[in-house]
Amino acid sequence: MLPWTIVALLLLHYVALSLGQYELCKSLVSTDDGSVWEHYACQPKTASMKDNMRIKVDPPGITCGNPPERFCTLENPYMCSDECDASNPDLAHPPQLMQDQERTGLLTYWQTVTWSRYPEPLLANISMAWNKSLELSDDIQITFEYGRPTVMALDKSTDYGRTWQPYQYYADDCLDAFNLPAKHVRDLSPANITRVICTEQYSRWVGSKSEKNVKFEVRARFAVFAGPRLQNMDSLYTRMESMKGLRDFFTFTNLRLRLLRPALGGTYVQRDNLLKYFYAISNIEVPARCKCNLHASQCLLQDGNLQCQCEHNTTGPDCQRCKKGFKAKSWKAGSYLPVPNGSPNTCAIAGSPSGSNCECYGHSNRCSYIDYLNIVTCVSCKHNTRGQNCQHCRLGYFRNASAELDDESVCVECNCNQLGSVHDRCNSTGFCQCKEGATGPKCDDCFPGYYWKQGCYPDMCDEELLLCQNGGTCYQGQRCVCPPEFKGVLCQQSRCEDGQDCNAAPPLQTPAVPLLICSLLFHHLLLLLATLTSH
Ligand SMILES: *[C@@H]1O[C@H](CO)[C@@H](O)[C@H](O)[C@H]1NC(C)=O
Ligand SMILES: *[C@@H]1O[C@H](CO)[C@@H](O)[C@H](O)[C@H]1NC(C)=O
Ligand SMILES: *[C@@H]1O[C@H](CO)[C@@H](O)[C@H](O)[C@H]1NC(C)=O
Ligand SMILES: *[C@@H]1O[C@H](CO)[C@@H](O)[C@H](O)[C@H]1NC(C)=O
Ligand SMILES: *[C@@H]1O[C@H](CO)[C@@H](O)[C@H](O)[C@H]1NC(C)=O
Ligand SMILES: *[C@@H]1O[C@H](CO)[C@@H](O)[C@H](O)[C@H]1NC(C)=O
Ligand SMILES: [Ca+2]
Repeated sequence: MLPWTIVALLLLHYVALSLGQYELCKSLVSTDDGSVWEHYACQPKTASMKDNMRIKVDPPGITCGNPPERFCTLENPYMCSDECDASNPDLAHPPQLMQDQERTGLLTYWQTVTWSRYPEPLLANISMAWNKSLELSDDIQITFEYGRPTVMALDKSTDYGRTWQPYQYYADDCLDAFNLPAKHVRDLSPANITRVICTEQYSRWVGSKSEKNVKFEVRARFAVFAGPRLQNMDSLYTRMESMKGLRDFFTFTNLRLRLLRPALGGTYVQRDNLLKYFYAISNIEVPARCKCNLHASQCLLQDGNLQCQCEHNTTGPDCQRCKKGFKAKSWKAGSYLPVPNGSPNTCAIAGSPSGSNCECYGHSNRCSYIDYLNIVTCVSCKHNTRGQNCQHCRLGYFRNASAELDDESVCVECNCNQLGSVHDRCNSTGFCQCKEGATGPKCDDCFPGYYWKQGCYPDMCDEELLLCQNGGTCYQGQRCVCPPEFKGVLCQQSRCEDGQDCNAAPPLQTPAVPLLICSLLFHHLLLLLATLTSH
């Protein structure tokens, strides 16, 4: 192949990835009525997100050089003359060297302490945070100096680090390390492209200089839909819209590398020279774009955080809401379809023609004209709202006074206790209407003098008025525990009065059946009393 064809191919490749589609949010077009704005789905350009990532390494003290330490390399295990010293800028290897630009041409890298505490595992976490939802647009690439780890995991978070999911596992032996079969991304079919796999491709020893990179393959996954040279991006964008979970798979706010076992040089751990085992990373490349829900073509750093420059009258860090006063319809992400310009799904001004002058506070997309009433009303109000303008809360919900009417969570469930309250509705401050004896905002407490047993029932006995007699004791306000020779709700009745032979029948020898009948009777009495007093 002639050199220029290679150049042309490379260019084509570059063009396909970077150019063209969805770059403009709007353009001025001329019509018979003069110039008007046309709006399109749009997304920001891909950027190297390593510049604004906040990087943190764990555990504390994992970075080498404090105290200064000597180390060797796997290729040169008996020349242990290299030194890491945190107090000397020339010999220090702090975490920020994973994201610097290396403009001087000098290789700079973060390095850990050596594995001197073997067999205790040498573990390190690298957490990367952006405080912004991003979408991967090309391979994540981590460059290791002195060999790639033999066991490692990549995790991601989509909620700013609150919860984490595995993204990909890496090991020289996947079954052994993670109990997973080894896979290649090329083994994946369109149906299982979002599967979390373990790969052995980046963990086997090949010499520390010949292959330094560990990748999370994004390009190869795109290629499943867009073709090997990503020549058919339309097909990828169409899938992004139609395939559940596909876009989310490439979305993240945080990444975490868990380094679980360092490079071993293709052999077992040699205990006599542990100074050659450590991790060193010179670069982490994260090519991605801001997730702006196809409502922005720019994403700028503001007050240290990336922020979509929202169009289409949307707002929020990810353009995930309609602006105030533009909530005639509920918010929708822009769509890649129909290609090539997509649909902007703009937020409509309240009272604009598209809303037919019917404000639904963002709880409904549809209005309908009711002929015989001559009104326009919102249809199928969501978020537990109801009413002509979705301005009321459904029964069983109450309005959160501190939330705006167009807030998705403006209606809060009453949550009345079914047993303690009269019905499931509540007043405007969330108080339920309680049955007798019950109290509390949700009617799940009892007033003093009542006890809870699937509802509130008046106490059978207490310390003041309803005293258990003849030495009986009051059990949780519910019943008197009587001495053997007495019975009755308040132990007021002697067993002898029934003409029994009191002396001859101590309670322990009382046959079981009369006792059972007795307790059943007692139970009925209780119930009777309860129903009598609760009306
Ligand atoms: C790395 O993060 C994981 C998950 O939070 C945690 O379980 C583990 O202890 C961390 N390891 C280190 C060395 O901090
Ligand atoms: C994260 O971004 C939000 C705005 O999107 C900002 O309010 C918040 O202060 C940021 N947090 C940090 C730690 O920078
Ligand atoms: C994905 O699906 C293909 C074909 O359906 C199958 O051969 C492959 O093993 C699957 N990969 C995984 C990781 O499940
Ligand atoms: C957003 O609202 C402004 C002000 O009403 C309007 O000029 C602009 O055209 C709107 N943009 C879109 C995309 O609807
Ligand atoms: C009411 O709305 C405010 C503001 O959105 C929120 O902070 C609060 O938690 C909500 N209260 C309830 C009970 O949901
Ligand atoms: C709701 O009910 C509670 C308890 O009965 C009462 O204190 C409160 O004032 C009521 N709120 C309104 C707005 O009526
Ligand atoms: Ca570097």
